Amino acid sequence: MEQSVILVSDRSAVRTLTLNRESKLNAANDDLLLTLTDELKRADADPSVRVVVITGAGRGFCAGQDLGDVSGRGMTFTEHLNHTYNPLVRTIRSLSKPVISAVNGVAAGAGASLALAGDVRLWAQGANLIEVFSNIALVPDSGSTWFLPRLVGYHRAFELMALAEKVRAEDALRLGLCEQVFPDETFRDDVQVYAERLATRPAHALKLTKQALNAALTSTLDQALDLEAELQQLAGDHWEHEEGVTAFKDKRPAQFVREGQEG
Ligand code: T3D
Repeated sequence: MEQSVILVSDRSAVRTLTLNRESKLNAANDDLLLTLTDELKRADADPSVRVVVITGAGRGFCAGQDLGDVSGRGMTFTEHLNHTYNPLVRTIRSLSKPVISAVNGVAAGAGASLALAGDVRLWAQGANLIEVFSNIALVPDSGSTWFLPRLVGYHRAFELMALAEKVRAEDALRLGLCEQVFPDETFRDDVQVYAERLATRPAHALKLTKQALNAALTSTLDQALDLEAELQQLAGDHWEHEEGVTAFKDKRPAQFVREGQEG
């Protein structure tokens, strides 16, 4: 039986979606991209899931577009991006739950974009990122031109894209391309521990925080202040806020996970 291109597993409110085309370093074909997008939406709709992890099987995270899968696909590049990669990246960014890009190995091309798209980026020590597009004379896509200059500035982004230089984990951490680097040997367990910790945080407040941050990346200060004031009302009216304040007064840890109650 043919194995699914996306493996789905649940542990303690954490859903892990594993890109599963190991022999090609999880290079993406349409099946992988469309299935991943569907699975993200399913995770968003599932009240038992509080955090989503995207990672890769084997030694690669994602080597970008499967270059064996391009010719004869009956779509222009523009149509293909609008059909596959762009909905995927939009889904990650607009998901109401935190998404962790767990970069276990090489992240190249659109795989690099996927590595940057998560709300949290966790890397294995041996992982690396390559804006490899210029090697095949393409333009960085799937959000790379949006994410990277915001993280490293225009000039560093241009250099990484023009020369397709490999960014290793220690440099990724220094440049702000990831939040944490874990040893290769314990990476998957360390990601799970991190994700479970994130899953105990107030889900509703984090959903609004993600909304505010995403909007702020393209807004003025005035617009950000207005949106904060609007979203704060929603947060302040939610049971999580009452629990946080009560827990503070009672000098006990807040309990933001409640059976049968969504964030
Ligand atoms: O709509 C559109 O189509 C436009 C969208 C474009 C989005 C993009 O992502 S464009 C960029 C496409 N990706 C690439 O150009 C990356 C190509 N791969 C590489 O440069 C290297 O493989 C890596 C730097 C990623 C890793 O190098 P290395 O030395 O660690 O591994 P390797 O030996 O090159 O690869 C291992 C196997 O994976 C190998 O297969 P084999 O020889 O063992 O049978 C290799 O062919 C395969 N592989 C790696 N990347 C791809 C791939 N097969 C198909 N497509 C790939 N992208």
